[in-house]
Parts: sequence; structure tokens; C-alpha cells
Amino acid sequence: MKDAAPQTVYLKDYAPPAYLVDEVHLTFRLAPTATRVLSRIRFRPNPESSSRDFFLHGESLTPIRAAIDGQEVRPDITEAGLTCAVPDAPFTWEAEVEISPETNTALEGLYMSRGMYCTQCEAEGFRKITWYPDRPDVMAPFTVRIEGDAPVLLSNGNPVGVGEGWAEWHDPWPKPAYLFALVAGDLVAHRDSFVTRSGKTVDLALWVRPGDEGKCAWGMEALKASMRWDEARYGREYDLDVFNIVAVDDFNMGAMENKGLNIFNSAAVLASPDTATDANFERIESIIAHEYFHNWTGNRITCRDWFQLCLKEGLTVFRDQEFTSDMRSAAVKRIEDVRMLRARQFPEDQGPLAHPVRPESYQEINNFYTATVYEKGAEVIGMLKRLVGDAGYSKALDLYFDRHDGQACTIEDWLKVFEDATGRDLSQFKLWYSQAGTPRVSVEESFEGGTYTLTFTQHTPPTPGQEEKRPLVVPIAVGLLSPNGDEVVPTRMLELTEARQSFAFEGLASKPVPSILRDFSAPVVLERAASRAERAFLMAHDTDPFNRWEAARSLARDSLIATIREGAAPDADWLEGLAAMLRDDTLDPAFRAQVLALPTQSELAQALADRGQTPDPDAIHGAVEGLKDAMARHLSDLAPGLYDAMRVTGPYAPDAEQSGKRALGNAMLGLISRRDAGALAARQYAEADNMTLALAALACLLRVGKGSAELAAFHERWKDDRLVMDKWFALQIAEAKPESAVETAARLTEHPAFDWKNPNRFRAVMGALAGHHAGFHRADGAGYALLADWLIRLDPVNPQTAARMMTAFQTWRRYDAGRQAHAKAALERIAATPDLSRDGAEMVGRMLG
Ligand code: 0A1
Ligand code: ZN
Repeated sequence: MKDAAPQTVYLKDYAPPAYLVDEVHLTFRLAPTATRVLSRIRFRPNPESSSRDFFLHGESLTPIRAAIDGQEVRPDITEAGLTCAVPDAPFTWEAEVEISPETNTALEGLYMSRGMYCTQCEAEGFRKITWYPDRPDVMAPFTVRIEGDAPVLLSNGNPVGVGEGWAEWHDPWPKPAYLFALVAGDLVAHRDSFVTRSGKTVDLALWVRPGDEGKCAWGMEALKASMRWDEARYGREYDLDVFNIVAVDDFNMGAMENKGLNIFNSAAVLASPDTATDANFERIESIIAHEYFHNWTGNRITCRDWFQLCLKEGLTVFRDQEFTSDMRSAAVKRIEDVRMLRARQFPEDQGPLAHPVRPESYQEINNFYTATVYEKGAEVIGMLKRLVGDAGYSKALDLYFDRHDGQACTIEDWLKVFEDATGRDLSQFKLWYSQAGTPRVSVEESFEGGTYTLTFTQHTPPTPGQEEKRPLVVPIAVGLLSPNGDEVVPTRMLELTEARQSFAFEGLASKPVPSILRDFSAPVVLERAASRAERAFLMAHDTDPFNRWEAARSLARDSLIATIREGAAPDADWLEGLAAMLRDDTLDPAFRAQVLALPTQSELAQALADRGQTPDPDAIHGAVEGLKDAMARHLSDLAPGLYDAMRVTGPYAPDAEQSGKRALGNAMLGLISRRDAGALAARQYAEADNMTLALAALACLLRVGKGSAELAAFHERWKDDRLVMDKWFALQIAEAKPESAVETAARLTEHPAFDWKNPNRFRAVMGALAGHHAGFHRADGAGYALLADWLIRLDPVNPQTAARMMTAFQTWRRYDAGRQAHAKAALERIAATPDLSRDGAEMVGRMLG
């Protein structure tokens, strides 16, 4: 249980560590409830610090003994750590503690997952393993000895010895404690190797439970592709003899980049065609890449303190996005990333949890692994690259790796390499790191004497603790089209730096049609009163695929809003434009599938709130269903043919081409099911030889009120596969009617397989409920109450996962008074829970505040 009295940590209070560490030796004697951890650590006073106070973090440790230079000492031990008198010169600290991995349900520190020992130390978990200066600016080489009866004993770095019941590892690269890892268990390896560009062979292994060997091939291919890509695109080579990945079933996040020993949530690495969907395969490829890329951006160069989290996360997300763009379709990847940004980051940035990409204070750092730090952090780097150009970016990155290898750095260090490499002053740009909120950019146009002028106005609404906002540097990519569809001005990067600023394009024969914010060149809301005709034109003709998609998307959104507000019929021009795009075989099927995806119901709720209207979740749901019916009707002639054309022959591959076809085929199935009562879906389900086709067909059946036999058969077939069962749980809630989503979720919590202490299973049920917009926001508050019940139950067991799920409430203030009262009551009930964790207390406090 964490300290309940909230303590706020501030960026401005940073002070360098009083002592540095030259070497760490750890010995683990593993036992489920009584593991002994022996440490021998070489400390020396830090010449950069004026403090001589010796403090080591430590939580939930049973002290056995401690010594300095061989002499027993009696340190002052508190709940948070210890202090001790130490020599005014380098010295050796030795300690022995006892910990209990088996009872560690928070999954932070050393814990057990179904009989297997594993660790999670980011951000502050190492202090639950032994006493240590658990802060990222203390870096040291580690030697680790593991003693235990498990057949496989792994830690960071290179293996230096192994025998019956023991193994020793040495990691020569200085690292902060948060990158420490240990795994012990009955595991089998899927092995391969990689030869680096300088000719070194690296042994690769993906460690899984016996039985999961058949789900490793894809992860391994993704790893090798990532290693090749980082050499080719960033000149970064791997730096150890081995690279190990382990899959664990109980994990709070997706994966963790521990040096040389990445630990993955099994959902983020294990896949086979019959158990994983195309989307799962793509996600696995990108997470493998992400964790691997951290080896340079995060591990070799790490963060000075946790306020700098975006230094490693924003950059590494940006790099994994570039990787996926290169491996698959760049246009489709950009659309996917923007959809995700709008679905996850925009609500955060526009609500009570808004915080800068580099936060300035926190109570619990685990609450700041957010879409803002990760995804907006990546967008900020994308803007930087647009502003300095490809060559400037690669010069700056080379300088970053040269200058800062082996260091713990700040955003100031990061921006300085760009300034030094390109000569650009980035002081205004830096505001992107300190100013929270989504900027709104509006546009006016004029055309006179052959000169076309665009005038932009930018404005960022206030966010908690930041009333006043300053103008940002906003790169706006603009191209101009002539009325016949030719591009008259190719993409030009405009740099908006003022609150209001104009840009002129001269020498034009006629008034052009502008394509603004191409490729989504900045994470802003573009407010533009373009006519429907103009957007239909861009949907048909824009040469920028992102903006083509965006034009279609905004027409769909406005059509839905018009239906909700005044019962308007679906926009016929949009439906016609859609049909034309679907018929266009020159367009990538994956892109066409993206064009068919409607805005989320939560996005529509925000769009209504932005227009001064209180969103009604039932009305939004009704409008979306109505539009989908209209699409099914309007596209009924072409859907069956397109469905057939998207059939994949030959063996399954999760590549861009095949998954694009299946995505478009499944979208057609969704439309067809609305009119054939699920007949085709039943056939697809019966014939499916992969999870992508099976799951989509089952979803269609449930949506039209069928599929109970298939659902039972699915359960029977997959009841022993935890990852597939997560899908079985989530799907039933996602496809429930708004009035029964809560009851479906409640019923599933009674199912014997609802293992709520497993984060994946908890998220499968509660995450699906929170994601069901009309179901969760039910007028009687039943959705809020059910989620609150379970969050209160989970909080003492696993505060991190409970606190992350609390974000489901972040939009509560945009709904009507009745719903607000129910949501507030649910939040207050959580807040009033005795001994609520620091994680949970901070989250509800911010949402109620
Ligand atoms: N650094 C990891 C994510 C991660 C963060 C925190 C964790 O526990 C609190 C676990 C993983 C990444 O970016 O992949
Ligand atoms: Zn990361």
C-alpha cells in the first residue's frame, strides 16, 4: 500500500544525485514468498552535488543486514527508503533484503506471473527489489547472479556463466535501475541470429511458455526487421552479444525495453494466424520495433528525471511510426496514427487531465505514461522534422547520439542539438513541450489580382493550471489545386508563428482550392468553414492521401452532426463520393477501408460540445446506426462484388497487402450483414481459416442479434487460450446494444474465466465497457457505477492498472446534468475509498478538481 498523503514532485526542484554508482553486483536467491536479494554497490561522492546526504530508495523490503566497507551499519529506515552516515570518499555498500514476489499483485518490482518470476522496474519499481538511488540519472554497469531452481534464469547484458541452479549476467553498458530486469521460469526459446553491419553476430531468443512456441515467428521477424532498419535509417547498431525477449501473461503495459532483456505482455508479442488478427500482427510489429529502438533512444541515452519522459518516449514512438510507414503504407499509417491521436490524446488534452508533453509536476509518475507524453510527444518531433527538413533532422540526430551517448538528458539537450546542427532558434518551438492543450487554428481566404491569401488564427484554450496560452510555431503544409483537379502549387510548409498571420500565393490564374494541414502536419484542430462541395472535391481530387481521407471524414462527421441536431438525412454527396472511391481500384484497399471508418461516437460527442451542444450518447448512437444503414443501402450494388474481389487466395500472411484486402472485405461484410441478416457473416465464420476473418464475422453476427451458437463454439475451441479468450470477452460487450452493454459486462464478470487480477482480462471487460460510448454513458449511471465498483476493487491489488482505467471518466463534464451527477457520484465514491492508492487518488483528484 502506498503512502496516502499526496506528495507533489516538481521539475523545478531537480537536484543532481549526491552519490554516483560505479558498479552494481546483485545476487538473487529466488523463493516465491522469501526471495533474498544481496547487493554490493560501489558509491562515490558526486563532484556536481553539494549535498552529502546518503539516501537510498526502498519500499516493502524486509531488511536483513547492511554494511559499509565490510562494517555492519544500522541505517535509518522509513517507508520510502533509508539514510545512513557514510565516508567522505568512495565506499562499498552491501545489503541483504527479503521480498515476496508471489504476493506482489501490483506487478511492479519482482513479481510472479503463473509460476514465472519477472520484473517491471520502470518507473520506480527497482526500489521494491533492493535499496538503491532509484532515479534515472544514476547509471552503472550491473553484474547479476541468479540462484533458483527454474530451468531458465535471465538478466540484462551478456551471459557470463551458467550452471545447475544458477546463472550470471554482466551488462557492461551503464544503465539506470529502471532498465534492470530478471526472469526465471520454465521457458522455451525461439532462436535466431542477426549479423550487424559491422559483422558481429547477435544471438536472438524469444522466450515463451511451453505450448506457445507456435506464436513466436512473427515477433522474431519483426525484431530482425527492426535491427536492420535502425542501422539503415539511423546508423544505430546493436551493442551486446545477445538480445532476449520474454512473453509474460501478467503485465500492466504493452512491453518494456530493459537492456538486452525486453519483457513483453504476451498480447504484444505472441501471434499465430488462427489466434491473432491482422491488427494484432501490425501492433506486435510496431511494439517490437518500439522496444528495440529504445536501445538507443532511452537506454544508451536516457532521461535525467521522469519529467523528461517524452525525451525517450516521444522520440521512440516517432521512430516506430517511421518504421511502420516504411514497412507498410505511409499514408495508411498516418491515418491510423491520427485516428488514435484524436481518439486518445485530444480528449486528454481538452479535459481535466490535460498536461504538457513535459509535465512540470506529478504525484505518481506512473500516471504520466499518457497519450500526451507518447503520441503528442511523437507529433512534436514530427513537426521539428518538418521545420528543419530531412537533412537537418538526420544531422541533429547524429549529433544527439555523438554528444550524449551514455548520458541522462533533458529536453534542453535535445533541442540544443537541433539548434547547433541547423542554426535555428527553437525558443518559441519549445513551447510545445510546456504548454498543454490542443491548439485551434482557423483559416480565412481571399483571392485578388492573381494572389491567393490564406490568413490563419491560432488559439489554445485554457487547461488546468494554465489560463494564458502563447502562440506556438505551427508547421502547416499547404497545397493548392485548380478547379479541374490539377495541383497548381505543390505542398509548401507554412510556418505560423503569430496569433494571426497571412501567407500569399502569387501568380494564380483562378481561385484555387486549398488543401490545408496536409499529412496532418501539426497536432491541432483545424477550424475551417469549407463548403461541402469543396470538401467533396478534395475527397475526389486531393493529391495528399491524408487530406483526401480527412475531407471524407469531415463530411461524414458533419452529416452525423446534422442528423443529431436536426434529423437531417445522410449527405448524399458524401455517399456518392464514397462509392466512387470504393470503385477506384487504383486505391490501396487498406486506404479505402480507412475511408469507410466513421468518426468515433466519443469524437462526435466532443464535436457537439465544441459547437455548444450537450451531447446525447443515445442520439449519437442512433445517428451512427442510421448512417451505417444508409451506407449499406447506398453501396448495396457494389458491396458484394468488392467483397468477392477482396478474397485472399494462398497462405495467410499478415502483410500490408493481404491485411488491406481483409480490412476492406470485412468492411463490406459489415455493410452486407445489415441487409442479409448475417447470412454471409455466418458463412465467412464457418469457412474462416484465420482470426481476422473469424472475429469480424462473429462481430457482424452479434451486431445483428445472431451468433450465439458461434459464440459458444468459439468459447469451446479457445477456452484454454488466454489471448483469444480476451477477445471473446471484449467482443460481446463491444457489440452489445447500448441498453445491454452494462448488463453484458456485469454478467461476464461472473464468468469463471474472468480473472480480474490479470490486467489483460480486466481491460478486456472493463476497457470494452468504457469504450462502448452509449453503453458506458447510459443515462441511469449504471455504466459509471459498475466501472467504479471494479476500480475500487482493483485499486488495492493493482493501483497502476486501476488508475489508467479511471481515465474513462475524463470526459464526464461534457454530458448533461443527470449524467454528470452520476459520474461525479462514481468518482466521489472512488475518492472516498479508504486507503486509496496514490495513483488512484491523483487521478480522481484531477478529474474532480
Ligand atoms: N517504457 C515502456 C512502457 C512502460 C512504462 C511503464 C511500465 O510500468 C509502469 C511498463 C512499461 C515503453 O514505452 O514501451
Ligand atoms: Zn517506450
